Amino acid sequence: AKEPVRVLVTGAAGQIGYALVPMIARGVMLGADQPVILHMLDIPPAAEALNGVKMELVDAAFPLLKGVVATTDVVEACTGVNIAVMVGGFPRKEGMERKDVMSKNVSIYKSQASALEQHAAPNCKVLVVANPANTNALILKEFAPSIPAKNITCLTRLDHNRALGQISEKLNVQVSDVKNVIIWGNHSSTQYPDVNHATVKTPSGEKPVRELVKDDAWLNGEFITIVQQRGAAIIKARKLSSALSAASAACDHIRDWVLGTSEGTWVSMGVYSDGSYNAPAGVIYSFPVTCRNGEWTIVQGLAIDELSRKKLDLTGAELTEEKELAYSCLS
Ligand code: NAX
Repeated sequence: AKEPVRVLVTGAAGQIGYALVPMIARGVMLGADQPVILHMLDIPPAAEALNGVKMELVDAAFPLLKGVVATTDVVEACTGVNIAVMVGGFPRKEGMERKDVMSKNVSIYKSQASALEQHAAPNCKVLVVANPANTNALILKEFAPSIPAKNITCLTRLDHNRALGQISEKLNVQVSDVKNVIIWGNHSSTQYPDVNHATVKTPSGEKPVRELVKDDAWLNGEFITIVQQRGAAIIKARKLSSALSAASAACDHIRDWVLGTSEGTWVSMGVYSDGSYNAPAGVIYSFPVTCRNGEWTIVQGLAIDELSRKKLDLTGAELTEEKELAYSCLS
């Protein structure tokens, strides 16, 4: 039998946490043959609710779940973890300045970075979900210098999956037959969902999405806006932000990272930019990646047309600006 993998979920008493922990305990994230030990962290005001989640995990009698640590102590939460999914953060409240929200999250991610660096298992893989996801991940990276930069990522897989979903709805095809969309840049409304290399599996082979949709105006306009604004549309409908889709995307992200992407398929991940595609280097930027042996690689050599170039630059500029704002909160 396999040794259990320790998975940390921060903000585990929140709504994404509530959707995510049962998925992990059922093997959705790491496979149906992989035992897990869940580490759940939240803050003291949520301690009772967190304990309630732990009670439900016990009640669910998940065969793969070999243990649960539910705590408000960051060190206890981080000790020995192999995977860390960072969902906890400070939400933007009505009337709050952007800088104040950034400042709260910078201090959270700075201290959690140190705890992970000192107490997590070697080679721990980190996924930041909490917003501003790219910049929180960057802060985590900066304050955990002994964790390799390639181990620190942020979630843009939800945006990626939303793009797949929209193409599947538009063409009335199975979502599993659509692949290779790309989310470039920031997990924010400046993200660029790009279908220029996306394909659909048809009875007569793989066909480019553009050829099948036959509506460039929609693909270059409404489609992009729908994906960029989908989070707001969910809030409007549910009066709560996306939770089950975010949890599912977090599982997809880690599963593909650990177990690999399938041949000929790439996914989107926010990773530490090396300046590929002339994106700014030194920020966490979402790129198309393939994964193998537990490591991601940015897909190289894709053609970037003029419209795309502008959109890659715009979202990159926003990330550079967020980075500066985050650094200004440190001093
Ligand atoms: P909730 O407010 O329901 O849950 C957040 C939880 O984090 C709360 O239980 C809170 O007590 C806890 N928390 C706060 N500070 C903490 C700290 N210092 N340490 C540990 N826990 C802490 O929010 P939820 O809807 O679950 O969303 C969580 C985060 O995901 C938010 O930042 C949200 O903006 C972000 N999202 C990111 C997405 C992405 O694709 N990257 C999509 C979904 C989501 O909007």
